[in-house]
Amino acid sequence: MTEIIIATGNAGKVKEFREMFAGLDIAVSSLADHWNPVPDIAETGSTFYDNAKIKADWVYGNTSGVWALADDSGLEVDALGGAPGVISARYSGNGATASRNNEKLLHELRDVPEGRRTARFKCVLVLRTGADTYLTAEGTCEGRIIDKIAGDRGFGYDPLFIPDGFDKTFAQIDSEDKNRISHRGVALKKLYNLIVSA
Ligand code: ITT
Repeated sequence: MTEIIIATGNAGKVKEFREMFAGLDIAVSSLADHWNPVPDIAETGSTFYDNAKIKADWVYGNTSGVWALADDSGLEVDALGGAPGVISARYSGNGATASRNNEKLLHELRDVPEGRRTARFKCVLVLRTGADTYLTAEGTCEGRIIDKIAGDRGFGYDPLFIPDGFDKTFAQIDSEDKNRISHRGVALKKLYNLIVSA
């Protein structure tokens, strides 16, 4: 059975990856299953790709070459020139939490009318499978930011994001629906196709 370590300390991502890998002949684990405390891998890159590669390389380099899958993702809001983007996890500064990030986002968008609150989640996946072998895939999910949080599922900015074609936030819809249309779900499907055709 293929073994993959997901190079993330984000429990929300781990849950989604476990759901999406369910039923495949792949043993999935994450940083918390191998390291205590969970390593805080410095994301010094300026793009989703660079940061995903840094995380995949860390796991690959700190194991006996186990397949390492990293996700770097974030929210791009048009009215904010694409912010928070690569700093989505740290948007509200030191000690950032999802609720503080959401509060900051609402504050920044306080004067932006409904029709101009378009946004998208992006995800870049990097899978390192060998010394010089990497597979990469990207996914995007378009939507808009509402003006107060709604729902308690998911993680991060989910309570503020309504994907196109829905009238509920990512924090209100079933995880099955989120995984089918999300940036992460789209990227993982592409990556899976690359793995089976490699
Ligand atoms: P790891 O680096 O350990 O994977 P992280 O949360 O720091 O965890 P990122 O650097 O990729 O991961 O930051 C992604 C942030 O973007 C995440 O913390 C959320 O704030 C936001 N985000 C990404 N995908 C999301 C999703 O599906 N729903 C809500 N917010 C999401």
